[in-house]
Amino acid sequence: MSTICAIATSYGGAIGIIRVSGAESISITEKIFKGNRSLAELTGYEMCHGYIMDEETIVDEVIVSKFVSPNSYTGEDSVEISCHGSIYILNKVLQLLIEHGCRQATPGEFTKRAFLNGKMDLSQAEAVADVISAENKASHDVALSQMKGGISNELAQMREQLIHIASLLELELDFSEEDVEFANRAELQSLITSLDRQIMSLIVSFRKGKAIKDGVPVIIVGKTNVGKSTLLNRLLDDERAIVSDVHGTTRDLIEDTTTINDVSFRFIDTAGLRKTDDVVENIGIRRTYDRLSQAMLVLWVIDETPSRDEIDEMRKQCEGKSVILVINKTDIRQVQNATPFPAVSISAQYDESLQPLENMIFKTAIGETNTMTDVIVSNQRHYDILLRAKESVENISSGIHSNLPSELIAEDLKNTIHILAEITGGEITSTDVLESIFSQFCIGK
Ligand SMILES: Nc1nc2c(ncn2[C@@H]2O[C@H](COP(=O)(O)OP(=O)(O)OP(=O)(O)O)[C@@H](O)[C@H]2O)c(=O)[nH]1
Ligand SMILES: [Mg+2]
Repeated sequence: MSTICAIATSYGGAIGIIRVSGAESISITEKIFKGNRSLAELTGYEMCHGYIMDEETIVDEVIVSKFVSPNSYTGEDSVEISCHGSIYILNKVLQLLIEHGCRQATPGEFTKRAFLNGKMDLSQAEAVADVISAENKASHDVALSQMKGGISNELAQMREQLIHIASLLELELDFSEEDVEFANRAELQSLITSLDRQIMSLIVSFRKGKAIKDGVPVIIVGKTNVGKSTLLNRLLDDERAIVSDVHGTTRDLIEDTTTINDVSFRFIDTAGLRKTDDVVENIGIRRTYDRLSQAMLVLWVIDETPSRDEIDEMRKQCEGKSVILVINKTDIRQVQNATPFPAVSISAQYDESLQPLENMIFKTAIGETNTMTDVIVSNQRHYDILLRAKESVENISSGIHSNLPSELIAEDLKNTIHILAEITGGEITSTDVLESIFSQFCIGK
């Protein structure tokens, strides 16, 4: 593996850091560094003050930190050069490192090496990127829990259960001539059912995980003049959209982001729905419907009881989405909820606080706040793998039900183990199964 280098900080700060990793990282850095000690003399986790030199010319005054394999982020010998944050200096140091034998790192290559060197598993490596891009506390919490092994631990547990079941079945196979049935099929079934439940709860958590990671798109729709733009402005706490009593004031999509309980929500105000001959307004209404299809949550704002047809139309448009009926203008009239959707009554213009609506929005999109500590899947790759794992577990289950021979069930079990291992990037060999047999069972029993 070649020695790689990259600028680790963004431009514009007072200090910039250049990272070097690989077997030659210390010797290459030594060639461009002049300090009161040589880098070779330093122990791991030691720093040294000095200068980066371009032959006889000083490039910058720096601090070099040394990390010795395996005690570094990548697991390799590594160096971090802290210099002043100018673009010129950072690029110059990088260029010098490359001239002396380093290669510019590709995106994520330090973390990839950390994974290859066993410093972390694949799901943890993926979480590193999420931690870096987290914009609020909720997404940071989810990413951090994954980086610390939240999902990996849960998967390790499941894997252990599966290996245990597989080992029971393998024993049955080994002794098949003696007609021994080690594996109690009822016990197998109950183990599989609990596994299925665990996988399902991870699958279900993805909706929440995705919402926390990417933010929740919430579209505000309804007839003209019902107070959609007033509501948008209140939710954003900003006079973002024009409000007037003229029907058809909003013609284009207006959107912005705000946070509720540390989760990002993107609110989208739309052109009011009505029959009109106005060409521009009709384009706006088409955009409302286009955008509706991408939203996760729909706020349907009304100020009078909707007709049967309107309710049916909204149900059709919002199939598979969560809808909250927002009954507005309660300061001038009361409207009963005659729709199948959960409703909240407000006065967007006069209510001092819209807390009840915000709570409902949060609960509908994310669930109860106190469930934040559960393991939450926020990665699409993990989600896709879990769907496959669930299918595979269902195969095992129906195999047991229909009394399939052990070897066929064992195949499905191995398949599930392999599928789940894709999340953490681990490799399962049948040695795992064998080891498990001998460590847990007394053969004479
Ligand atoms: N009394 C009362 N009036 C409200 C309330 N909310 C909004 N309004 C008024 O209703 C009128 C329409 O408000 P908008 O927010 O522009 O309505 P809209 O749904 O965005 O309308 P379009 O953009 O035309 O689709 C304005 O005169 C608002 O001041 C409310 O809670 N109570
Ligand atoms: Mg409007």
